[in-house]
Amino acid sequence: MMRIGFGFAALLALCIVGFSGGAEAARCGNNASGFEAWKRQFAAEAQARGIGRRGISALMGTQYAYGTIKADRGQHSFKLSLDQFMQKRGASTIARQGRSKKAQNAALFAAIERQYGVPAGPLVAIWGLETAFGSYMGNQHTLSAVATLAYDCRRTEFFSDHLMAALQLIDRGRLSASQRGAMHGEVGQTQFLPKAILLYGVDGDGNGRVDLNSRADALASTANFLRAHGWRPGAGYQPGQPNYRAIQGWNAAGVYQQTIAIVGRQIDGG
Ligand SMILES: [Ca+2]
Repeated sequence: MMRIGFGFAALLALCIVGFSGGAEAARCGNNASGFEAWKRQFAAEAQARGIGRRGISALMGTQYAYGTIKADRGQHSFKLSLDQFMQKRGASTIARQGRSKKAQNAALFAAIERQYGVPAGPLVAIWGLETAFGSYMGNQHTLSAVATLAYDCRRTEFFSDHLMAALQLIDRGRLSASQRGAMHGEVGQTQFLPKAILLYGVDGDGNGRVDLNSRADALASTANFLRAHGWRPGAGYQPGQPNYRAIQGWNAAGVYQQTIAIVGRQIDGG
């Protein structure tokens, strides 16, 4: 390096930044004004990482998601106690309705437990907490939401990762470019972010494709997620028991984790 003239070294450095510099290459922004320029930079980076034409064109078709940013800025960071959280999320209703959901889908849950070792309770609890059993999955354009959050300066790195995963999924035909879901890019009945779909999505109903809007696909994928996070068939999932750790992988909030365990137990009848 010492022997390379300054001009060439600087040029080389620029090339390195331009072609393999990771997220730093595309500059984040806090309003819509830089989004189009950022998209072109991210597209170049994605192309360099092997994303093909279908993914790139889906990215270029995204629009700055004002609704997503509004929802993101409006998130309150105050902490709820476990009781407050459970009341706010309707935990007792979820437990009551969850018992019927378990009974109505008994064959599906039995098949999932055979394959992944995860019983119905925590799966039904997650299903109820995330989308009220598939009754509200959101109507935001998923790729625009994820691209906007990747561009936004608040959590650039986290969402850039999800955006790259979403582009891979689209490229491979595993996610539709027109997919819609929740405000932060979560998809389907148990609200998977793109990277989770890529890593843990499975075809639960056996129709040959992974579609998280499908009940069986979403629940099997959720069981697969828990299994991949260390779930041990037959072991307990309450705080202090071996499978609580897998539940902790689902959501970072302690009150959320405890609610899954409590509601899950109420559904499983333990
Ligand atoms: Ca399927």
